[in-house]
Amino acid sequence: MSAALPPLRHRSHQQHSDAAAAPAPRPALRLALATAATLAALATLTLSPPLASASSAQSTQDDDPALAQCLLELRSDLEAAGYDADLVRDTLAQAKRLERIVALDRAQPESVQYFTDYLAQRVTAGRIERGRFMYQIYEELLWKIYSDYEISPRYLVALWGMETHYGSYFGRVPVIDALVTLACDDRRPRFFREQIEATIALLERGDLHADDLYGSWAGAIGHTQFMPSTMRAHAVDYDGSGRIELRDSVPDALASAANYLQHLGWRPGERWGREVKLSNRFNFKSLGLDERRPLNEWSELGIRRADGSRLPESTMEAALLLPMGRHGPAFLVYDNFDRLLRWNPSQSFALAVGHLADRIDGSGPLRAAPPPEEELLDLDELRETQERLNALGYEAGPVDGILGQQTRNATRAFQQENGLPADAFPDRAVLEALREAEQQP
Ligand SMILES: [Ca+2]
Repeated sequence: MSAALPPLRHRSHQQHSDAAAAPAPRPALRLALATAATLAALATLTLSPPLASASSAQSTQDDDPALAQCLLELRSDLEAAGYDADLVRDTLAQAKRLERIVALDRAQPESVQYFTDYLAQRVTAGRIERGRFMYQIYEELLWKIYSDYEISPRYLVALWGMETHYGSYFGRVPVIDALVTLACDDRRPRFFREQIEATIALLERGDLHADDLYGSWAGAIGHTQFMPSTMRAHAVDYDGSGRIELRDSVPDALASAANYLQHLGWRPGERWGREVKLSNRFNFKSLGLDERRPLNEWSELGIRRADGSRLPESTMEAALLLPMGRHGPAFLVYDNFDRLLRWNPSQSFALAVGHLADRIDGSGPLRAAPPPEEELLDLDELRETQERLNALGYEAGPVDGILGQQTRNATRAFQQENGLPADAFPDRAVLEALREAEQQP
């Protein structure tokens, strides 16, 4: 891979504007750098051979009456809904419950997942460089997709990179086993029953073959990790083969991603958001996805671009996110950020996709450094913070060491009532104030 590839800014700078702009004209299609040999090499990269997870504990219908009963119900529901009875029976005949998947679904964190660590692990130099390379390889395809769906190439490439490192791994879990395990578990049975129904529908339609049924532990398939219901509703056959191939066809996978984003309401010509900087006079009165204001108001409140210059004059609405509190990176996010959250509801994921898209496009790293290590709480300390917030009536939710929205909201309420900067981030100052609060009579 060449480190000397030019940045992509010259091709897509139009889409950097904060305000909605007219869609960028489709550049003349150029011959991509791809040679047949490179494409063949890439194709081999995308093949992850299916492996049965023989090493992990599993139950079959023969030794698990609850599973047998659940499968019986599934079969009869699907047959009642009009699906081919033979197909349903054959597809579910060998289904197993994989204990590893139940464990993964219930996994508790071993350490606090801080955003800056998450970002550093996912938006790596290798992923940025390979994203630029893939952009060049697939430039013609990406701009053809842009002309059909108005999704900027860099977002498709970034999602592709985040989901499967550009098709390097698709997951090797048998999809039917994964879906049956989760559909016959008590956490989200309805959602996963829908996924089984969608899988049967796709098999019946011929868009999935039995050979395709390997994916992530949650049953997601192909280059952009579509769940079967998303594939059923939004995937497209873009290479004209007559079949939707999310594992074997990059055009199908990327156009399907674009079609899905368009369905989610992606706003062409707008960014996802941007890194910003808070001035010293910023008072934290507005924060979080629910508190949207026009850019002009954010300017008045003391928000600047990350380089310190003024935000663009615009009435475009944005929300302020401080994933690591006031000492870490700050972001203003726009409507398209919400579209990314509908792809995957994790704010860290959506910020990473946006940042990776910018980096692939030639932008530099975040300007803000993470907060000093000594300010950050470890897992036990975060649990203690949650426990103490709950004890004082702030409703931080389960004491699980997960830094979710409920914990942030509770932290913010405590900060506001105790004269601390209300950045909704539980740091050492918050924990110490909580400990003091309890000592008071
Ligand atoms: Ca196809």
